[in-house]
Amino acid sequence: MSTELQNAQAAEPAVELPPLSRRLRPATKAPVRIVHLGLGAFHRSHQAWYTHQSADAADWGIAAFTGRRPDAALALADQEGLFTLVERADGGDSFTVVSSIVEAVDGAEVQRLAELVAAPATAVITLTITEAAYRLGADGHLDRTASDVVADLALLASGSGNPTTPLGRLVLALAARRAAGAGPLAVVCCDNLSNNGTVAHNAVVGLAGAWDAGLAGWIDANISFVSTSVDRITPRTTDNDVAAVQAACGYRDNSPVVAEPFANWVLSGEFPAGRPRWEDAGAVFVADIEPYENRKLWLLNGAHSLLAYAGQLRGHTTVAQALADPLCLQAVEKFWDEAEANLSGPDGNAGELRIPAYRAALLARFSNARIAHHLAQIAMDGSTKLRMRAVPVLQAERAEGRSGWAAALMISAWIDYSAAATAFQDPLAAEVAAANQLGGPERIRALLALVDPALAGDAAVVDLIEDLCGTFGEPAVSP
Ligand code: CS2
Repeated sequence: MSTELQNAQAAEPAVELPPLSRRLRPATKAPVRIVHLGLGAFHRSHQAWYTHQSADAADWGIAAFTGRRPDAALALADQEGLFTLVERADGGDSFTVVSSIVEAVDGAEVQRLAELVAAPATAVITLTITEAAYRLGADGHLDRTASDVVADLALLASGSGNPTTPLGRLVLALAARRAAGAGPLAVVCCDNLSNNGTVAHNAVVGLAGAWDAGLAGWIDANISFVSTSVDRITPRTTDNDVAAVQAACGYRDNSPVVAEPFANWVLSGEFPAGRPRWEDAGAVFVADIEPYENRKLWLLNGAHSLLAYAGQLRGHTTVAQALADPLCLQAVEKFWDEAEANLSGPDGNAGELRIPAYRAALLARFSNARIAHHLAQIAMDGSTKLRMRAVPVLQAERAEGRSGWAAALMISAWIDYSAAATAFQDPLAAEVAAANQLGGPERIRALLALVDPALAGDAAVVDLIEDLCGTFGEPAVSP
């Protein structure tokens, strides 16, 4: 089912290599039992890989839908869903053909989504729709005033035309399942949010309820929202990666994915209609996911965001480059100290989280210079990401009577970056731009309020962040 070529030597690519297909690489085409929203590189290096590695992979096919653009679905459909996963270690690459995606579909094909979600065989819906797509307000609930939420609600209410947001599409598809009497299933959120199962529940039920209270009740009674902590560093695929696969594997794959060798998946929740044996590939099922989530969101993702803003302000492009800068490294270590002081493990046993080893492993993973993980990719959607990565640590520090210096430093770097970046991408980009027109503490307070209104009311935090602005300099950044 898979091809492994350890440390393959680059060969001269033949002029006409055969395209990757299920004839070239015979692979069982499993029946669709999983529907995925958010077909991107991370889904393929993570959930698709875990499913492919499961002992019962032949029973579990994935139908994966793209978000805004059809491109990824078109490229994958050309290869009958097959793609090469390049596991890029310090010492070399290894290549695996992953065959669990059996249908790759343009997200705009909402009728196909509804048909598949309504099929009794479908047991699991996985989501990687980005943190920002849950349209959470600063209060943790669906922001019903967001313009695309308003537009989707109008479309749902009119019954004509298809929703355009992943949430709107999912709600419509769940309505189809209810109408078909196809019964319960699990929605598995794989986005980097704390308590992501609850977040997905609140967003889906919030949107459904604003359309049809009966549907919201049915979702509550029938759909299990599973929380997960997902981890695998997966940078964007480049043309060089495509060429490397071609040279090493002897076929043409227009859609390979490059990832680090490390992968981790912790899940918590019920699967009323069954699931693949993901544990065969190392997934772990736990009763209490919060300690694992916090460890990953604060230590890995927190450091990523700090490096993304501080690193770009210092003129760096990739995570490995930023980490090699002593000023950035020192900031990360300080943030980790603060985060660590507030991490408690399962049953209060922080020792079980093995933080020193986790930190050491992160330094090694971030320093893998063969993985060009671009800071600009991580910097996107900061107003949402900081709520999970900086705010909880800052709040916990303040509650202990401490300043929260390093978490505040992360926010100050985001603030400096927001004023310097030429292509600032964020769901609140317009509000950020407006706040940046203000001056002094007013500006800091307005920007902080977009991340966490309560912190914006803490004068000591506002003062501290204002002092910390400029720490990493303010050269022009061009993401
Ligand atoms: C990154 C994550 O882009 C980002 O915000 O922090 O995608 C990170 O690479 C993954 O969570 C690693 O598992």
